[in-house]
Amino acid sequence: MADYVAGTEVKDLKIVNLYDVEEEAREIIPEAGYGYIRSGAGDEFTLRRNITCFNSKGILPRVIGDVEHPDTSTSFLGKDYSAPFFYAPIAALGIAHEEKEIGMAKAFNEFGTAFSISSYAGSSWDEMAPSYEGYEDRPRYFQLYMSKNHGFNEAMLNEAKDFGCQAIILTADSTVEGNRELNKRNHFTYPFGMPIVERYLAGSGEGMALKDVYASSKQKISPKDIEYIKSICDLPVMLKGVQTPEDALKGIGAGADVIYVSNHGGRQLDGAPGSFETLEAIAEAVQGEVPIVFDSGIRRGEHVFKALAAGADVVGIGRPALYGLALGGHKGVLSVLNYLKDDLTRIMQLTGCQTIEDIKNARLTDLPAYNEA
Ligand code: PYR
Repeated sequence: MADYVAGTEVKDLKIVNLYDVEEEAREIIPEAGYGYIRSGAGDEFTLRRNITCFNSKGILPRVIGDVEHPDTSTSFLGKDYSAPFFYAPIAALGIAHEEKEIGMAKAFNEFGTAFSISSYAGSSWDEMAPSYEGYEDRPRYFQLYMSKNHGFNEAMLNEAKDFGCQAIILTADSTVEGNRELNKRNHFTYPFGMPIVERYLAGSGEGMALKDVYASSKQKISPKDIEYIKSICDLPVMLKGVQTPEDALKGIGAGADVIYVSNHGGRQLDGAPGSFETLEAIAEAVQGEVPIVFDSGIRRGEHVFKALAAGADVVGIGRPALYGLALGGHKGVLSVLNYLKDDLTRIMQLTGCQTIEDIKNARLTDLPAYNEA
């Protein structure tokens, strides 16, 4: 849509906190686009609770741990990460900034972690390729929204593998659009096409509502889909959207290589608990059999700390990175990532954690009076 103009500036951001970044991005992104990114389903109970529920646990600091200059580096799926965050896949990044997926991938590569490419990306594989020049070894993941047609699925999986994707993220929580009232009110439709899934949409994606995009995608996901993906491309599968120990174990039974705990940023099932509230029980059930990835609600170093201490290996950053993109292109994303890294470093020092492994071994305490929406 030629008349859709979002962010164009490329600059570093001065960040006090990520809530401010969200408010500043509201000024840059067109109203319906901003509403699409920010909003959640229904009453937005789950959206809010994703953040507030981090207050259900307290961090128990160890203050005589002899720690200075904590090290945030870690590794995930055999690749080095400068900090335990990667990009949680989001559709159509051009809604926020003209650098779209190209800028976001570039920022995560420069930061030294990993970008996730959505099936609903607004960029083609060819357009994204230059983001990896000089970063050939950086991991990248492909978030698959399956087609009802296996021929298309096979083609997308092979393209992802050829592009160098190291894992496939199977999003299982979005077989239909959550009740996103703001999108209805704003008559939100995607302002640009979706080159990767164009082959199976009833159009290019441009001018389509999310409900119609989902309707063109596969609308029931079962353990057989995990087996299918592995049979086609032989890449690790991350099962995304897991909120119960039962689904985690069922997924692992079907061959999932990573359990991705998420409630889709509160955008799908309203009334679900905050994502962090589901993490500990899932980690206890998984017992280290496969790595755990977590997203939905991370806005502070404390949140990263709590997610790792509760069982996650790395966390996904979604909306905050997209707001950073809106305000400053790839440089804005880097500012967001560096803010989070610095915040985590401070929390590590204050808690006596020298390494990410120390965080994973740290203890959280229940805060029983917790009752925030
Ligand atoms: C979303 O809007 O939540 C998608 O994942 C497409």
